[in-house]
Amino acid sequence: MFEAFRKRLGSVLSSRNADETFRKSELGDRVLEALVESDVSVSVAERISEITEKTAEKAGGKITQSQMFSLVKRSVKSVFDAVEPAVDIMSPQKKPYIVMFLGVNGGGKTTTIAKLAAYLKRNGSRVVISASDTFRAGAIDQLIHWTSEIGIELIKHDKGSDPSAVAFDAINHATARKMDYVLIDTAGRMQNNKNLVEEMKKIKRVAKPDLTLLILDAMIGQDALSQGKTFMGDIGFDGLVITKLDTDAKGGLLISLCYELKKPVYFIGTGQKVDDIMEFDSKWYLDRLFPESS
Ligand SMILES: Nc1nc2c(ncn2[C@@H]2O[C@H](COP(=O)(O)OP(=O)(O)OP(=O)(O)O)[C@@H](O)[C@H]2O)c(=O)[nH]1
Ligand SMILES: [Mg+2]
Repeated sequence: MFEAFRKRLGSVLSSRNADETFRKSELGDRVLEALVESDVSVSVAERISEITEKTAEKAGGKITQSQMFSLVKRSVKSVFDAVEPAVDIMSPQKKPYIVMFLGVNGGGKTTTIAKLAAYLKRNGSRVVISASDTFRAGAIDQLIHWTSEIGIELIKHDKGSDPSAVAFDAINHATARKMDYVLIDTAGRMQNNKNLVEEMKKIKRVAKPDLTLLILDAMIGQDALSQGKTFMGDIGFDGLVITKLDTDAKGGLLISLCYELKKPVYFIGTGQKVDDIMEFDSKWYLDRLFPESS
């Protein structure tokens, strides 16, 4: 994962011997170029290159290539540090802890819910999934398949029924059995589908989720940012899940998303199998992007 980011940054920043130095004026431009090529939006890349330049100035003029990598790493870290901290979803303060998932169709909601349910189960929790995507043919079948494979409960109604009523039933089911989590799947929505927006709002009102997560597909690059902004305005969410990072997605996208949306990333999807999910840790991510820097 993230090889493309490392390669791009490496090729732009290390086009000379490691012990040669960069002039300050050249530094910002090179960082900017490397980041923009790695799916970091221009405004964020500009901000990071500015911070890098300023830090370099304080360090006194010329810096080496390895110092440069460390500087960029620190600047990127400051982006993650500025985001509101994630709540610890693994030790919820309430039972059942209700998590609702949003996102456009095909982004990976249903798959992520199955992966997360399996992950929570492995950690000893009792989970029920609410099949609140009653809109798409096959959505309920997809969950029947996953939940029987993982061995967890699914609350479902017929296709076309009220998604909020399914969520309501799932929450009652979990409450009566003192279960730990309710994970609510929802229908994928095109950016401009008003009915689905109203439907999501209704589910939110009825289910009162403790946490709402937006699923964004890393393969779509910068479009993920505009999706994030649209969902923020229309429905609102508390955090992100970035899927498909195992593809040739450029990886720098996470930096833009955190910077622009000011929301933490909770999980990342790293494949199509049930185990391909990780809790997101910015330190792990930074160490991957900048493996040789302190
Ligand atoms: N490579 C890869 N594929 C993924 C990942 N997460 C999901 N997918 C695939 O993306 C496709 C769509 O996933 P779904 O979970 O059905 O997406 P959805 O958001 O529920 O879609 P709708 O129900 O249509 O709204 C499936 O083929 C998944 O296997 C991931 O992390 N990596
Ligand atoms: Mg789905």
